[in-house]
Amino acid sequence: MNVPSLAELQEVAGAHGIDALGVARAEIFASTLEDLVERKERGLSADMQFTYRNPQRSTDPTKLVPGAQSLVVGARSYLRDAGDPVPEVEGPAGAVARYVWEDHYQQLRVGLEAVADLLRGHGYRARLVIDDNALVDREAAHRAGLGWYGKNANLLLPGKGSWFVLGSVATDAVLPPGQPLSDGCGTCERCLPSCPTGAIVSPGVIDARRCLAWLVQAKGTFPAEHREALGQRIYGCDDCQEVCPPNRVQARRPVEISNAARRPFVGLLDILSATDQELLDRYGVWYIPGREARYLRRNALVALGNTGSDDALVRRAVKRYLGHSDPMLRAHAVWAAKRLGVVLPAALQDDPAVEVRAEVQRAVTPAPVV
Ligand code: B12
Ligand code: SF4
Ligand code: SF4
Repeated sequence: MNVPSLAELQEVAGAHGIDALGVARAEIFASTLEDLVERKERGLSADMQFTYRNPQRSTDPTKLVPGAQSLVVGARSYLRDAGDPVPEVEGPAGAVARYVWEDHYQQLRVGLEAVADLLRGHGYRARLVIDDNALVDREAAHRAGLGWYGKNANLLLPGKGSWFVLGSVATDAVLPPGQPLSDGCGTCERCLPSCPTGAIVSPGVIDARRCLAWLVQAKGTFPAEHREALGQRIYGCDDCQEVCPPNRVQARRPVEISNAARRPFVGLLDILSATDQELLDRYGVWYIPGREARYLRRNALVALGNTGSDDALVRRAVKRYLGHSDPMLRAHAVWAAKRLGVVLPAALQDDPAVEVRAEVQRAVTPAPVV
């Protein structure tokens, strides 16, 4: 069987909107296996599953395809303009992280599928893994020589920055591997103090228990000590990338899809009034724990509490949630009400749920009125 050249693979990838493509040997990611195990032991992985569920598997590309020899790793830029005009929402807006303004994973999937098809056309096996529990994507990209690990843990492409999603094609074709790049951050440390919760505990190491990007996806109560830091975010967090100097040089791509389909902001009031089905239809591509729409509402209540708004519609929405049947949402509504100076009904002192009563007792800093 003849092997397609890297240039041929790159050409196909480029034609499908993939910005960089490289090759790593399909061999065990030994240092990443150690990192996963060690971070799990230190509690830094919180209760995340993903690649932490089975570190042996997620660091062994040979398990992806029988006889796997190579990983063809692709990076697709997701840096886009917010749009002109920025899509409007009614009432206070919740901020959405850039990587989910559009479904970039799907677009990367289409590109890597074309790469996989080329390999299959030459008689090789090829399997895609993108943001999958079965492979640690950044390490694959690092080994393929696509970029370096920033102190904010993101993989940065030279001259282009970190606004990229990553994915791989595992194949039994033997392809020439790239060389891992050395550090490109130099003396810069801007991302370390930029994190609103201090989640970058040392260069390149994230404590998920404090990372807002994880907390918006985690089950249960949103930790009280990080609610103010959430600000008006509803999904994801970009702070440690926004401050990163190499991220300023990458030219923004022109908008490729209509304003209606792009989502830099969402209406917080809208999230609180929509049905479960509507929320899953609209935001189903996000990681929502257990596909339970209540977690979007939980995040919206915290974000609403942080708006400092004295708008009548905002106060009405919070009051409605003070009487919600779900104790978790009642508790977050109590917090939001206190932040916004909405008077709590006396009956909440005797609420049947202990978490609601605890929230009634909690001291909360009022949000500055805007
Ligand atoms: C779990 C997960 C998360 C978790 C934990 C993040 C984390 N840092 O591990 C949470 C939910 C917090 C998260 C957040 C985000 N994520 Co995420 N996430 C993943 C997932 C599913 C697994 C990551 C993983 O296995 N981490 C394991 C640990 C060990 O890896 P690491 O933190 O990268 O650690 C490396 C460095 O520490 C480095 N290292 C070791 N020693 C040292 C020393 C120094 C000095 C340095 C600099 C580095 C260094 O080696 C380690 C690996 O061995 C991947 C998808 C996948 N299947 O791989 C996406 C992925 C990593 N996420 C991605 C994105 C886009 C994000 C967000 C930007 C989204 C957002 N805007 O909210 C944030 C960024 C947060 C951050 N600063 O890292 C992209 C990253 C793309 C890129 N260019 O790097 C990925 C690859 C998804 C994808 N397929 O594109 N994510
Ligand atoms: S994503 Fe946000 S919370 Fe997480 S490490 Fe970066 S700045 Fe901190
Ligand atoms: S802000 Fe500076 S230290 Fe942090 S990832 Fe970017 S270049 Fe590296």
